[in-house]
Amino acid sequence: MIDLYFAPTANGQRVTVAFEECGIAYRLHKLNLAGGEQHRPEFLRVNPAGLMPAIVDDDGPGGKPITLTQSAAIVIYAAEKSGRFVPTDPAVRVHALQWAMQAASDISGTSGTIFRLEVTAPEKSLAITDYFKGRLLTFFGDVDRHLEGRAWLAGDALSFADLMLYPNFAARRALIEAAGGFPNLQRWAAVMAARPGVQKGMAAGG
Ligand SMILES: N[C@@H](CCC(=O)N[C@@H](CS)C(=O)NCC(=O)O)C(=O)O
Repeated sequence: MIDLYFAPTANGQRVTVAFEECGIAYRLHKLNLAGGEQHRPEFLRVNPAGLMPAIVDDDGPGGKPITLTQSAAIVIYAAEKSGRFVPTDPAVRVHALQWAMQAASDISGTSGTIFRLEVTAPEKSLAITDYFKGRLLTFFGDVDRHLEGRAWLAGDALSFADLMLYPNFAARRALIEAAGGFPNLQRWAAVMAARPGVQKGMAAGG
């Protein structure tokens, strides 16, 4: 059984979406981030960085327990453990990695920066926040162009890259819709949103 330390942010939902889609059983330990539960000693023993998501799998590689952090690493771990959503063609697999890393770095990093500028930064600046919103829309625009004539981010089937990106799209749906356009991204997101595993993962902990 996997213990998952979780809060309902895009990074956390990536993992619940991946676990649900991969059919992996897990025990959810919900952390109240606003209440500072990520700084409690019992969680710091799991991830000294005090960041969720984090997992402890008592049946890791070689049957040994493993602790893992970073949502991207956990999603890929889930895909490899279940043998699902990992492209077999090496060229498709590296392209899945490419788009997974775009979600994990460019999109997640910028989206997280917007959250900090709007919520936790000591000073607010509309101009700086708008700058990062424009940057985030540029990254989503790159995905939109890539999805023209394609159903999935890599190859002709759903891969771990799609599981990575969807919660970021959902978190910034209002910004994307207000900007208008993004027809290919919106089509892809509608297909993702209709999947029972994605729905269950997005609702986890609610
Ligand atoms: N790159 C990491 C980011 C993890 C992260 O920043 N988690 C945030 C919530 S989305 C967190 O735990 N924040 C608690 C804090 O900053 O105290 C990942 O993808 O897992």
